[in-house]
Amino acid sequence: MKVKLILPALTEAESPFWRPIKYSLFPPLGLATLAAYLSPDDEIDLQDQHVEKLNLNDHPHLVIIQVYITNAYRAYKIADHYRAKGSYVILGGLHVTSLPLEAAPHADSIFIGPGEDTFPKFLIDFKNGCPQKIYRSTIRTLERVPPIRRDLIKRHLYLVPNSIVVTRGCPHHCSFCYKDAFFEGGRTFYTQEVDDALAEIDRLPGRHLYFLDDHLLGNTKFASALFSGMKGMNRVFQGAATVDSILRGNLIEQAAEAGLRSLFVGFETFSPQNLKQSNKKQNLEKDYIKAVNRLHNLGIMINGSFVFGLDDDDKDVFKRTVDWGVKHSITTSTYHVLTPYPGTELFNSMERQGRMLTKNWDLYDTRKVVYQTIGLTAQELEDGYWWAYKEFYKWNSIFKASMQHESHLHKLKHFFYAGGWKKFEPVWNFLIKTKSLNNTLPALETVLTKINLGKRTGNAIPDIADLPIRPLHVQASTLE
Ligand code: B12
Ligand code: SF4
Repeated sequence: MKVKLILPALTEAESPFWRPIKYSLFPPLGLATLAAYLSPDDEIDLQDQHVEKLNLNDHPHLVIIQVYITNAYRAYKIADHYRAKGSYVILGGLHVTSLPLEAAPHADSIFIGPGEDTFPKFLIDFKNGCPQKIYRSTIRTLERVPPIRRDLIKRHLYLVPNSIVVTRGCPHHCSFCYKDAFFEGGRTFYTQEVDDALAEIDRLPGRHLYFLDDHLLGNTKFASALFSGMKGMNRVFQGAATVDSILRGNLIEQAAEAGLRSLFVGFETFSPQNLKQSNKKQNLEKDYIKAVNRLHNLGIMINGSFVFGLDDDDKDVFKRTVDWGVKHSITTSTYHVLTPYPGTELFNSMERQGRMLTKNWDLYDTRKVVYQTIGLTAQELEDGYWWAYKEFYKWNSIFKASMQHESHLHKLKHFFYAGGWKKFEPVWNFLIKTKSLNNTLPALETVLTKINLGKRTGNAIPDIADLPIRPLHVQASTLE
């Protein structure tokens, strides 16, 4: 059987003139995960429109399309195109799960929730000639999942080909997060078997890994066993976790010992009122500065995530947030305009209040205001968002933030890492166009090497062999 798997892109990710690096970071892991259930005899073509031109002239028997909110319209068009040609088209992913009725007219079958239980079932039905219209995931486990078909991934087209997920979901319930809607009807947080996760890591070439898990430290027992197994594997890795998990116990030390060098942290807001509105209880009354210092003392760089536009925000929120980030040496910041995604509690509550202004999903890219704001106007919010990015990534701010570190090596790493990400877009564009992005991976690994801190006092002993001597450095942990 001829099978085509497609990850459709955002329009801007397809521009012939400018290819933002963020779309060439990670390969389509979800689709490669699904491909593992296909037969070795199937003829499989996996295409990611973020990094390649789609071939739409083929005639596959089965077309599998992953739908995110910002690629939804494009995904539907591609689906319609293949259905008109007689292919059997199936749609799944986050957006289909949120809005199945919207997706259904464009598909022969739609999938709600994760695919590990439903997709194999569909394949059996399809072979037997009796596929259902809707498949709803209820069994949530990662036990005995077949190895991801990484052979289908065109590694050279990505900066971070070694992306990996070893857990699904998260133990928390923030009202703006996709998580509860996507995992509804079953467990909302579960992990792989530790040995399976270690085996998957072992299969990945090179040193660098990027864990795309929502909360890598979310299950202490699992994470502790994982990090213990990773010790001695000589890996450097990046991931994401919450403020409270950094402050609790000694898991973060174990992570650092296993090779954690940079962490995406959801600070989101400094306002307790905003935290309550977001149901982000785990951040309430937590000492953000203590968490930051703990990471710095371990030589872990920080990508801080911040949301603008929650109801308690005023016009000063942008300056406050940027100043805090610079003062506390946050390496990179990812700012978002608050975006209520359909299916989330935030969206439902905004709907009830009559505050949703548009349902044009193309605008839901966390840069545009799609709801009625309180406390500041939509224009102020969008302007403030762009101002914050510009201000935080000014050379002056990068320099100031870098210089706060006590160790010289940490200062250098911070400076090149933050600068490399936002200041070398033309270089990234060139590397993407010449398909040589993957050649820069050694540079990323260099900048993620360990900072040998003498004592927790911050007395650094820089290891000369570890110095980031190559010119190109990148922040891959930001998604914005
Ligand atoms: C990597 C990533 C990206 C990457 C690339 C995406 C890629 N290559 O897949 C980049 C950097 C481009 C990116 C950008 C953005 N992202 Co993003 N991203 C992620 C992240 C961290 C991981 C995705 C992943 O690989 N998951 C692991 C795999 C195994 O799971 P999966 O992809 O969901 O696939 C499973 C199921 O969904 C299902 N499935 C999927 N498709 C199909 C199809 C069929 C037919 C079937 C049967 C099953 C099925 O089966 C798979 C196995 O269970 C997620 C968070 C998350 N935890 O998912 C956010 C996330 C998807 N991103 C999000 C957002 C908002 C964005 C942006 C719009 C803005 C922003 N500020 O980040 C941009 C624009 C994206 C775009 N092009 O449209 C939101 C999506 C919200 C929504 N409702 O769609 C998420 C959930 C983050 C969040 N917490 O809000 N992102
Ligand atoms: S902590 Fe992060 S992943 Fe977990 S529910 Fe909140 S926003 Fe979602």
